[in-house]
Amino acid sequence: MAEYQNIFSQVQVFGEPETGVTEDVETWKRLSGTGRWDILGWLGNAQIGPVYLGSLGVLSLAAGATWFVMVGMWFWHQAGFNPVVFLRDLFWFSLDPPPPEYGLGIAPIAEGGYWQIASLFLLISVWAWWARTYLRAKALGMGKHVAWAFLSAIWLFMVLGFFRPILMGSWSEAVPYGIFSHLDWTNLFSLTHGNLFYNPFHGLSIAFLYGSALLFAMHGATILAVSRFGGDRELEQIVDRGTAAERAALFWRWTMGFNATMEGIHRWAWWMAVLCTLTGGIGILLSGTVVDNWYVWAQDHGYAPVN
Ligand code: 07D
Ligand code: 07D
Repeated sequence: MAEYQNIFSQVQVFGEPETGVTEDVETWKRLSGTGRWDILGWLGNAQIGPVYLGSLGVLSLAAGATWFVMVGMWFWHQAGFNPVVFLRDLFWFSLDPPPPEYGLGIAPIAEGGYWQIASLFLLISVWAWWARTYLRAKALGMGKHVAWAFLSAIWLFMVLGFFRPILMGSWSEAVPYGIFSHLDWTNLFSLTHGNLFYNPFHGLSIAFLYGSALLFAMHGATILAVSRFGGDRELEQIVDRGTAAERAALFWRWTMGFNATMEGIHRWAWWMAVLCTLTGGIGILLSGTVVDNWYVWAQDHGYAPVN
């Protein structure tokens, strides 16, 4: 039996490009061009653009690109300007923060000063993008939920590279820019502070990370499972009985005894994700500042063996 399949069978509508609402939008800041790509249409909407760049968009992309190229130039230098070595060792190069003797001061360019300048650009890029998410939502009369969720990720980012190094009195505490070097940094952080598994905020962060994956799988699966009834495009749920939405809710009430609401499920998802980096940032900020060794801390609090 030919069934309605959601993926790969979405009708791709041709026509004039959809430019959306324009009240209160400074349309001249949008790139005028739009494109259409069938492959994108299989996954989402086939139309590309018009992208709203604006000054913050330009600032963010320019600063981000500067950070990226600065890191790349450092790697290029580390490769001895040899393209083969550059490609071979790409994942192992690293632009490191200054060593501890420079504290919170400005370091010479080759000893972390370059990392400090690059970091400034990354900081500008991330914050300009944040402001963009806030202001574009405002212009569309939306809530600022995306911006506040992004702020939670930026909180962890700022703790890792800014707040904690300042509290520890040294930029050397910050994260290096490198694929494996930032993993080594993460490993060393855990070892230095006596095993991060005994940091309860790391535990909370993991629970929210796993919870996010589980909840997203459940929500995605539920909606896909009723898309054969048009659940992904349903208006009738507001007034009718026997709708796709009602089946979806019933499924969970039958299997678990409880179901989310159409609005509530998105609040759960939002909080689950936001709490991952929120609790994570707290856990990192406390490490080395308030608690030096989480294993000893756990022994003191009766949940690690004392000898
Ligand atoms: C899928 C959205 C797209 C984003 C992508 C990342 C860059 C970096 C590198 C110029 C889910 C783009 C990457 C712009 C370019 C250079 C040198 C998001 C998606 C595809 N990490 N981390 C990765 C960052 C930290 C950890 C991958 C950033 C902490 C572990 C990628 C930050 C700690 C593992 C990356 C950051 C930590 C990774 C894939 C900032 C503790 C992995 C990321 C700004 C939280 C995984 C080789 C991904 C890996 C991985 C980027 C911070 C731990 C390079 C930008 C310091 C254990 N991290 N990370 O898909 O394969 O995210 O590493 O804070 O196993 Mg990391
Ligand atoms: C990094 C938020 C900042 C990112 C921003 C994005 C760009 C690029 C470009 C789109 C990820 C900026 C983006 C610039 C844009 C493009 C192209 C979010 C970030 C603003 N851990 N651990 C966590 C687990 C161990 C350690 C969190 C598991 C060991 C440290 C998470 C295990 C040791 C830190 C988590 C495990 C250790 C963490 C991260 C298992 C190492 C952190 C959550 C099963 C040996 C971080 C409190 C996150 C944290 C963190 C999971 C083990 C060290 C839940 C599952 C014991 C040092 N760990 N971990 O969302 O918050 O990150 O800890 O073993 O700092 Mg861990």
